[in-house]
Amino acid sequence: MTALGGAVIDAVPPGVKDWAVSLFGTADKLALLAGMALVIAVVAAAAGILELRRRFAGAAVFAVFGVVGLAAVLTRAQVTAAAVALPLLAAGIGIAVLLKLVRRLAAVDGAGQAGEGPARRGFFQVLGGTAAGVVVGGAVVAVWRGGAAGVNEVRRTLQLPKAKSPAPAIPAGADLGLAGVAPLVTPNPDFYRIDTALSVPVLDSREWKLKVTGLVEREVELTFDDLLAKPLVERHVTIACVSNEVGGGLIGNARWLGWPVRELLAMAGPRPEADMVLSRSADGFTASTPLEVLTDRRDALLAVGMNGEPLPLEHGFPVRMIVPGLYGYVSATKWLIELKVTRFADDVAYWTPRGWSERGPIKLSSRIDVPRNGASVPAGKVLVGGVAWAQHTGVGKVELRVDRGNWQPARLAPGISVDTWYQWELGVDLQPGEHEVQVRATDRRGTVQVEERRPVAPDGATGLHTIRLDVKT
Ligand SMILES: Nc1nc2c(c(=O)[nH]1)N[C@H]1C(S)=C(S)[C@@H](COP(=O)(O)O)O[C@H]1N2
Ligand SMILES: [Mo]
Repeated sequence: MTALGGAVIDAVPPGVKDWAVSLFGTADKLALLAGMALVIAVVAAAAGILELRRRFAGAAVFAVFGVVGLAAVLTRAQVTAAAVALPLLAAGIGIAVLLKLVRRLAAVDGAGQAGEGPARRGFFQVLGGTAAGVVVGGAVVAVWRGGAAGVNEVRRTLQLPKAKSPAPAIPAGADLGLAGVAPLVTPNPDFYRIDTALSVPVLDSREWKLKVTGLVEREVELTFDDLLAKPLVERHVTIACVSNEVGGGLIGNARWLGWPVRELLAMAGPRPEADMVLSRSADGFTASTPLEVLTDRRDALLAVGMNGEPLPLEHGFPVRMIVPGLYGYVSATKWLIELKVTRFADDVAYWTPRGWSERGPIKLSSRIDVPRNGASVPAGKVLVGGVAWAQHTGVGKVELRVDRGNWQPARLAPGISVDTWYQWELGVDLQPGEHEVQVRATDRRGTVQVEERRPVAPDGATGLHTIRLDVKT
């Protein structure tokens, strides 16, 4: 079912996926699985009715399901024997149960007696037995999938080395501590999660390997221990999703521990004609990152740590990429296993043929966190606060305007670095009534946030975050 869901995720037109993400947010995966369960239940019921009318017609439906499931498994990047066997086994059991149930039901009909006939009892016995079997089978699969339990233990007991180059101290006053404004550093459990993986890939760090391939002087292979033995650096970096709507929450800031990607690439020696690195995940996802971004002085990292602990499984354990200034879909590959040095002309990443730009620098933007859109506030001075970001350039200025009036400069807190978001606040005087408040940021080069509203596809939304307030007397 996970494989089928994964195939559905890869196959649906981009518009549908955007719609699903916008509708269900980060619960999109749960919604997909629930939707699939519903469809399967309806089809199974239909198969039962079919089988009653015509022998083996319902069984054929189950067989088709098995084949579809198998086909879905074969499209996945990680094909295991168990994954292949499961849909066939499920279809086989489904057919056996169906035939048995229909036979019992026919016996009930044949007996022509309503009530407590033995035939009817038999029907419900088979039904109950099947339900029990499904529960037990589910438990067995859960335990067997408990590879995750072992890896969780490996992760829990992992001692990450200290950074040779620690994260620069957070400047005093960088966190304004304004209630309702996103904390300057996002705690791991609150960090947004976006990926195409229906079940989180479980990689054992003891078996993990990273290969550098493609247009290089020499291919390099790195184990997790090799990586931990390198001089690691720790940096705060804000990452964002290209699907983040203006004012949205698909952005977070964490302290990442890792080894600069440029050091690894230097070991491999990219050929002069290369201009892109295609990073690949264990689950087949790929991202295309300009080579220059990975070799310039910015801290593009092979990250192993997030806010002082090993990467959580859902954020890419054991190793992911973190690249300041680029949207996640073109840079932040989780469950990383390969870096292929190549050319934009020769290779395409996962999202490129699905309607997203092959390159994705994060757009300069800003967000109002308090008050919330639609809030009621008392008249007078209203404290407005939020975050702003201009990765790799730094925020120079944040301004607010009320009801399309003059732009008023907000108080901008010091940032941790140009690669992180900044907090800001401003008290604005508001008279009773309905008011609109807008925010805009300007980066340190003087570039002003784009006011024109544009959708997230193909390369990130633009527009001003706008809230409406109901100001009471
Ligand atoms: N393996 C894998 N890595 C991935 C993705 C994915 O689908 N699969 N999605 C990317 C996208 S679109 C984003 S925005 C970031 C999100 O990282 P996070 O879930 O840790 O916040 O991961 C990136 N890395
Ligand atoms: Mo993303």
